[in-house]
Amino acid sequence: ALRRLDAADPDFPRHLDYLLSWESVSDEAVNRRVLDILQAVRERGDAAVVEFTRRFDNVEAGSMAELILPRERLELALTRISPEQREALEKAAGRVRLYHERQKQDSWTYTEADGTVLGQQITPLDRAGLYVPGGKAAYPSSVLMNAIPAKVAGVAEVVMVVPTPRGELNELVLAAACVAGVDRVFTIGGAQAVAALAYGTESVPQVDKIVGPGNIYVATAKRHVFGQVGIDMIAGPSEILVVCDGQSDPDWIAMDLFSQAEHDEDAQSILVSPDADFLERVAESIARLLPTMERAEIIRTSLEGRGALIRVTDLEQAIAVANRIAPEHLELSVADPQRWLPKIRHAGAIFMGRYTAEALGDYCAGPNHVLPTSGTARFSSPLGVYDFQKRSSIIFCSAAGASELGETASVLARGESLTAHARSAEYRIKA
Ligand code: HSO
Ligand code: ZN
Repeated sequence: ALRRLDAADPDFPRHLDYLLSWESVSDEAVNRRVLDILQAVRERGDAAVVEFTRRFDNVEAGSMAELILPRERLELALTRISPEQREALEKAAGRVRLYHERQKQDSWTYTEADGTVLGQQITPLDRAGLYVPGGKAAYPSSVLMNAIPAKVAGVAEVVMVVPTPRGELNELVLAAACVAGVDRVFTIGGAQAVAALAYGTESVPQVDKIVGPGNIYVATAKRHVFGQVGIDMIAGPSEILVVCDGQSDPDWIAMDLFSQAEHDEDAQSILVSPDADFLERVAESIARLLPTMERAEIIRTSLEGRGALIRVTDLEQAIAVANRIAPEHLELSVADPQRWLPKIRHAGAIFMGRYTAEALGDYCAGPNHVLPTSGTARFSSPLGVYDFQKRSSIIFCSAAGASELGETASVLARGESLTAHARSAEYRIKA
């Protein structure tokens, strides 16, 4: 049965903490195996990647050359999917591109009275690596969401890796890669693919940052290569929090909860409402609709394990609960979402009003679907163009500026007993 909580219950904060607790298992055995794989790829390059690919993915390749898909293969994939799918991919990609264009950071400078110029120069990463999982979590939409911001940022080369267990290619994933402008694809996966991207091999180019979701081996490998390369956040299970005033169609809300629950057994779907009758009507919808779902068992496990219906006294309190949870996705299924928006402090993405299903944002509204999970929306943001750009500081001192700043620098440098610093500054002080 679905868990019911009441915010008026004195034990509510404790129940909520328990509900939200989730820790990625950090497994010592996995850790050791990953370290071995990283080391092997670092030392033996392509040969090691080919061996691991044979062992873990059952793909017999004579050499790395057989694990490379040229751009033409991606174009072929685009002709193999249905025209309807192609049109949907292209429409989604166009909207995601348009949205992300707005995120580009621009360089800036300002000039002081004595001619000193200060500023910030924005440059893209040279090369990004995109990890795409194989199997049941191979989402073409995630290819778009990861590759498009990189391309919009101006990343010259986006390299994708995707495991193909038993050699089976996912045409929709390849078509998405084509539409998103991915430059090269290697059909490798797991920790060995992360290692290849991080260290480079004879065939796989070394990248500057690795993004994209993966299983525990991939996540562990990403943690280890961080520092050598940049990585994106390590995502936890999907979450949705729906705040509803009780006036929405309960079937719609039930299905919105299902939409995240179907991602995996650990996903979290929570509904908060001040209307106790409405919560029960949604519970009825859930019971009626669940057996009709293709992924009924995953949804049931997720809802029973980590889901909840939370009764609050009013929408004000609902928003307080939302801020406490800092959900990945927040649906404001209420009459006047604009009124509540300024009160939302922590959420990865906010879906405004009764018509805005989270699923629309997952695929094609435009914003990114790679979002902070497990409460990390308190301090982090959606994946975006800014994750593929970096900033360099610009300093130009005029002679007058150098003289004046030299006085200040000299005092501070002598305070740190760094004489070379002090004299370097002092040389430039006008007599
Ligand atoms: N909701 C997922 C993204 C996704 N949904 C991909 C469908 N496909 C991120 O939490
Ligand atoms: Zn989703």
